[in-house]
Amino acid sequence: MDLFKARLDEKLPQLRAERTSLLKEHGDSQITTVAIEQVLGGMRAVPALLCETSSVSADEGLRIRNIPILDLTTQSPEDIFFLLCTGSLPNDAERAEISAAFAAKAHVPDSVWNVLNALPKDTHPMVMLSIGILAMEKYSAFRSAYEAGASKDDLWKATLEDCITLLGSVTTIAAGIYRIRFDKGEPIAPTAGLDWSANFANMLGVSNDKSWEDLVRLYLVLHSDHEGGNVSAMTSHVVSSALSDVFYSVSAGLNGLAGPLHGLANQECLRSIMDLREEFGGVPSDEALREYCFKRLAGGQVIPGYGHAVLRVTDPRFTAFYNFAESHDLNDDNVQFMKKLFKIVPEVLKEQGKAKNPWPNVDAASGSLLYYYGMKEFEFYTVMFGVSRAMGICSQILVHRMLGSSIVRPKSMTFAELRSMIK
Ligand code: CMX
Repeated sequence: MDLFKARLDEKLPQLRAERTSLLKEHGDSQITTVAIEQVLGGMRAVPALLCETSSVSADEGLRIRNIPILDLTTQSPEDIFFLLCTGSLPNDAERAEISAAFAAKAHVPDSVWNVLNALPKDTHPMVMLSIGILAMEKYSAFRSAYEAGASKDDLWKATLEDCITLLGSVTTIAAGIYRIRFDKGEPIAPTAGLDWSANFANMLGVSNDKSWEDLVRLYLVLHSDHEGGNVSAMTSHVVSSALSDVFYSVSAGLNGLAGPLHGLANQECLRSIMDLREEFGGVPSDEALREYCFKRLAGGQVIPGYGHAVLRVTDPRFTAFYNFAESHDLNDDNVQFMKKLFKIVPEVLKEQGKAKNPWPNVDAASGSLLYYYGMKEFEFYTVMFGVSRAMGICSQILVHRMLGSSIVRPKSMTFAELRSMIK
């Protein structure tokens, strides 16, 4: 990883200087006030975290290193990881190096398979992913470097090594989980010469269609990062700030991704599409679908795949999947449902008037596309999300280690303390 390290080394002085100068010149500048509703409302919009890798605006959505995600849909995930970490897309030599580095770590030790195979048959695939990643912790270069007394300034180098080990092996682990958990036969070994997403697509063993590989590549690009304040990224950041290595940190973040208000929404989306198919015996009329949505809301259930804590427009990642379905002429019942929900749900949510954002997020489309190619086990969908999100989490952790960021320790308040602070 000489080229990758050299590129990061080159960025390091400027990155650290930015932190030092902000602290020195503006350390006590007030940038915001916090309202009681933000304390009680999940710290919504409190600007309290640094994240250099990507940003999400209400009116546009995700930018990775200031490039709109819709301009990155033809890049490879390896390109995206390099971009997230360094701020620039790789040149050919750098691209070849990172691909080779991932491939060199694609073999997963027997100890990890033994743990995964020993789990009860009905274990959720996200539990398996989290455990699989934790079982790789014994190979952490960071932990060894720390125990050997490495300087804080140099810990990012071992962090980078761990990121490569984790990302190189996570596709093999995830594909193996799919095959073990859903009785698809023995895990398929990685193939030399295939890039990261082609290998992942192949190890899943879902389809031989070339466009399946294209979908997996797009999937890995689109879910990679979504700034630092979402549940998975923030959780990983908090854990990593205690100098826990990336295996502990990514595993922790993915446990948050497994929640239905976050990454599990893609599983829930497809589940509700399947329920709808059963209830209506096919694609229902607009009116019947409207009624169904209102019934769901009246029953206190959310409509998965719609709404967002930050976005106030259609998620560009949804648009990218929608465009993929159009350009590849994917047109089964689920895809038609996905399109029909897009037509109906925003109007329903607007009429109900509760959700601040009635538009679809990434999870509204992804499951229908995976299902189209034959991945019908929707409990696995959040694992696909998790493999991709591991890139963003790793890059965020790496940047924080380069900066030498502090341990996270906000102040919690009792109701009495909050009341006493109200002027
Ligand atoms: N269906 C029904 N009600 C919804 C809704 C939806 N899709 N989205 C928001 N609402 C409701 C909220 O539950 C909330 O109701 P209460 O006031 O009764 O608590 C109200 O509208 C206001 O919520 P909000 O400020 O618009 O949204 P939040 O920031 O609180 O929550 C999110 C954001 C994503 C959790 C929420 O929109 C939701 O539950 N969506 C469905 C689940 C989903 O798709 N999650 C995936 C998000 C993508 C990701 O993982 O990043």
